[in-house]
Amino acid sequence: MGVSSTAPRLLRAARGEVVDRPPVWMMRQAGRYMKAYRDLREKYPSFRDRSEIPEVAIEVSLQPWRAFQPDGVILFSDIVTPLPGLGIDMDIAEGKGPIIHSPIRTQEQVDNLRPFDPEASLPFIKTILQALRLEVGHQSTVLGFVGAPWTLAAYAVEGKGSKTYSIIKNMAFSDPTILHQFLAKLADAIAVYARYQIDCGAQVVQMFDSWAGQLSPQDYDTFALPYQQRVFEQVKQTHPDTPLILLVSGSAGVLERMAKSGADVVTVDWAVDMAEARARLGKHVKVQGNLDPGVLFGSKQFIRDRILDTVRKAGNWGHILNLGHGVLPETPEENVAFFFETAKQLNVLV
Ligand code: 1CP
Repeated sequence: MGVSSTAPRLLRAARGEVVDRPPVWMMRQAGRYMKAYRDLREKYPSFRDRSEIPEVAIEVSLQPWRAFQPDGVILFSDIVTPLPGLGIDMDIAEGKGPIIHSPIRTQEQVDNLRPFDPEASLPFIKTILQALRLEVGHQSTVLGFVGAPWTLAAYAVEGKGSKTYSIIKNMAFSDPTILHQFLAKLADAIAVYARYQIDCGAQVVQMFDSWAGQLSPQDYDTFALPYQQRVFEQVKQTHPDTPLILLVSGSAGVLERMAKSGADVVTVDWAVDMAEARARLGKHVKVQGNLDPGVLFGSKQFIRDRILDTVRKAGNWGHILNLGHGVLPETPEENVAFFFETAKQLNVLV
């Protein structure tokens, strides 16, 4: 019996094997649209508690698994979770997102970053990932995730989410020496972290370069792509068989460049027609996506039609069915349930 015959569907599809139907999961499938999550948030109001107390993080990760049995179960955490391990203190504010108390802007701060030791600084990760693997067995694939260097640098330099990215772009577009050193250090730490997640049980790792879509293509080539490559190359050196997925928000203009990152799977958002994305990327690049998360506010007929349309356009190889970005907080749980039920009947429907 081959190694992969017992492997779960998402893992097999991400490796390029032919599967009976496209695997399906959602980004942010654990979170605010679920009543069970909102109830638990009242008991544990701090995001860091919810994601760093192993029993709570395990429970949140499993809430969508119990409700919908998706083909992928993602670790409940955040892209900024490893920053304190580098000496960058942070909090995640309700309704706002990450806050970095002392933003990184000087050479001295970059020089003083701590060497990253995930086992010591993130002891909860191993407990959570091992528990998730044990719980889902061969029924689903456990995904780990990391933030990409540009996106983590954007938070660390700006100090919080930004609309304009004026501070990091000031650094990038005046004297980028310090920023390049910071991006390189982040890339090496992120590679260590991704490898660690795999060693702890993650079967696929997705890297979020959420804010790289804010760069023009030529600046993407300078500040995002080389550091995505640096992470993926290092992970592939030690873990060549673990599929790696890349997501960039607002990626329509850089889709071909994303394929040069070394990722096995490129996430496509709904600004691009899936058939056109396939044509632009070529036959050998696997894709994930790409329904508008807003489709889940539509009628059941509409949701069903869009699933069928996406799956037909993606073809029957190398496709992970997903939204083009995370599920929105006000989404009716009933429609999420319908999305998963419909997607799982696809071998019958298509
Ligand atoms: O308590 C809450 O519900 C706060 C909302 C929330 C959630 C549910 C935050 C704060 N983080 C998370 C979990 C989270 N973050 C996951 C969980 C796993 C899943 O089910 O998918 C993941 C994968 C992330 C990754 C993440 N965090 C990204 C990349 C994905 C993306 O949206 O592009 C980004 C940009 C963040 C930063 C962040 N954390 C939280 C918020 C609200 C934000 C965005 C803030 C901003 O716009 O700057």
